Amino acid sequence: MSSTPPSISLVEPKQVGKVLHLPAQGRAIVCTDLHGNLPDFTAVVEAWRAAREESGDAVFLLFTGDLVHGPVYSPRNWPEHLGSFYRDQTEEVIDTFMSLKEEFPQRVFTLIGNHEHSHIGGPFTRKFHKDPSETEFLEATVGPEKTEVYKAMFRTLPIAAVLGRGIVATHGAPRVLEAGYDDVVNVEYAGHEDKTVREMLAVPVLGELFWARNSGPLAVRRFLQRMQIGEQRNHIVIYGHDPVRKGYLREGAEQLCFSTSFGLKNEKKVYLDLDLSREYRTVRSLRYGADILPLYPELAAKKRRRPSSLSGVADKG
Ligand SMILES: [Mn+2]
Repeated sequence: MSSTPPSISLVEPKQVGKVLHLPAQGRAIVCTDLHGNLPDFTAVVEAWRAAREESGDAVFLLFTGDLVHGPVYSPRNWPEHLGSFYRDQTEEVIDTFMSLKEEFPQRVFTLIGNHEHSHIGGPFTRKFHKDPSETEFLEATVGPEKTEVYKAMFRTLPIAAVLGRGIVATHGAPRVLEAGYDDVVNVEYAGHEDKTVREMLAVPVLGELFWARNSGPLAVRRFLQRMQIGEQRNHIVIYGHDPVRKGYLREGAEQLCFSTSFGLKNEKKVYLDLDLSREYRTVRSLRYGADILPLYPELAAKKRRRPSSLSGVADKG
């Protein structure tokens, strides 16, 4: 668990095994679970392009995983808890992501989520399709050749990112008992196909980073310490995985769970716009309207202008 700090370039991002490092310079647009939502994916990319217009080349785009797999309901049967209606366009999302990544290999990144992992060594996921699973459904939809292209890409993905001055990004809340930096760097994705989700939870690193809604402050602080390389202390962790109805939720001083797309009404969807040269010492220094931004500002503003009694009613259910 002891690790020799790798020398990290201050300017360019660097991936060390399964850990991505983004420099303490520039900006990062960070988004969570898309689950095949192409309009939201496009809105995120537009936000990133607008940030590039404003700040130049040192603007990074980071997804925290689960770009793939979406619901299959018609608008009529769409369940309320899934937020605003959309059509699963996983194939288009992945293809667009891959061409953007090809164009901007050192600016555009995604972590692996449990849904991507289901294609390269994790248990098949059955959130949207029971039998066959959505893992099999997507592979059948895109065919064997494209499946291999997707799998090869998924295998290259990092599972955690350390960015700016003390920010760690993961897919789910980190409930990491013992693993340190080297264990995360060297984690293998293959070999867990036959496990149940319950059994997965006991797998070091993979089970500890993919599935949790929140984690204890002590466990998080210790994990952040073990993920420290060099002089910069880690202060906060940001993640998605589980939808937060209001868009974001601070958990203690260290954790921010936020939702860019899946499971939310359009007016509640948010992404992060982080100043990588700034040291965010607690998640309270991430403010709505500054660092936490609505994905659809016009819709969010409309909602906020309503009288409080009305919006209170609208929020219930
Ligand atoms: Mn997930």
